[in-house]
Amino acid sequence: MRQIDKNKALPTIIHVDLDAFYASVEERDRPSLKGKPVIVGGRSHKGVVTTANYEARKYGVHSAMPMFMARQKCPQGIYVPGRMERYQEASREVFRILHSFSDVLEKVSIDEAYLDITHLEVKPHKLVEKLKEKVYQETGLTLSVGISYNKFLAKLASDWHKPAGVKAITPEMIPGILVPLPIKKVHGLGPKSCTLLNNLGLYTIGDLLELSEEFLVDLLGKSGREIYHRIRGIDHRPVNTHRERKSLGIERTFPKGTRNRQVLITYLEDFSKELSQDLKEKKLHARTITLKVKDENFKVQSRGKTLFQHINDAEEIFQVANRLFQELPLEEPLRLIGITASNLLSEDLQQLSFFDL
Ligand code: TTP
Ligand code: MG
Repeated sequence: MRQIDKNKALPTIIHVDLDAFYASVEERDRPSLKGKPVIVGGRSHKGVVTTANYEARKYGVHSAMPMFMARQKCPQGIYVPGRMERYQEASREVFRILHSFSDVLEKVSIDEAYLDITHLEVKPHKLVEKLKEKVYQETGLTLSVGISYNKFLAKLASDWHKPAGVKAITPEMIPGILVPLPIKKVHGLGPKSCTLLNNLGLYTIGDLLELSEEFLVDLLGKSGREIYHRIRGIDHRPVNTHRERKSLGIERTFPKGTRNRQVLITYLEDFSKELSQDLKEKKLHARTITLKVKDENFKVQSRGKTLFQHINDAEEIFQVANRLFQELPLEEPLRLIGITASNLLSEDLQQLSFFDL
């Protein structure tokens, strides 16, 4: 185990998470929604809430709640279907701004990132204020930020004063600040592990601090070791700028099934362009292209093709996707079509292997 070197300055890591992301994009695009409870989610009776804004959360509405339950809790809420492309676009804008602050950036999800700002000669709080202001001015969205010396604590801190809050956790605050927290706050402890621990009478991080490393490993397997260190404020995971992506994909569900090949081909053309742009932005090339369709009876079919070389050009992606599509018998109208690029290779690695030869 690496020890903290007292003479060496600790890193400065920030964790950024947009507030009620999809709902905030809806509010931004339709100012008449401001101040009202907004719930984004599936339209059908069986659908679930994707996210709710903070106004709606006051009524007890939250992500993953069945839609009918949300309607019971908040009948006056404004219910809107999701617009994934719009959220992806907003996310891209935000990430462009984040990148301009530090290129040591790890994208965790559509609305969440870690930035290592150790190398920048600026006070973290100053930088964070500027960053929040710029994101708000340019996108109309607010975010919450955690500042600390490792990823675990930065993520914990970004959740502290949501929405639009900033919280810093410094080494002097450890372990006091952690002791009273419920165990679900420990990144890496999922609902299953929390139930297991609760059943043993363990509810707070303070309770976990009483346990030996061996005991936690026995109980939770390999991750027990990480948890043992995390609850002591120790986490050496670096901000990983080259987070390995396994695949990139785009798909769309239609309100009504269609067998119109021309319409479907137009989708494939659009997807190929989007996918190509996404791959190029991430400096990736793909060797496998997979076409996925779902028909009106919910039957899913997917066909893939692995090429001899890596590609990221829109026309090349479309050629492969279209060939796969032409081979597909269209027995039933389709409700969904999508393409995925996998077997990815980053340009940096391509260069590396070139020099390695
Ligand atoms: P989160 O960051 O978890 O949630 P949020 O941004 O809506 O709210 P918070 O202020 O608490 O951060 O997720 C980001 C987006 O991801 C969210 O707006 C919608 C989507 N999402 C789902 O599609 N399903 C889910 O179960 C969750 C939790 C989020
Ligand atoms: Mg969020």
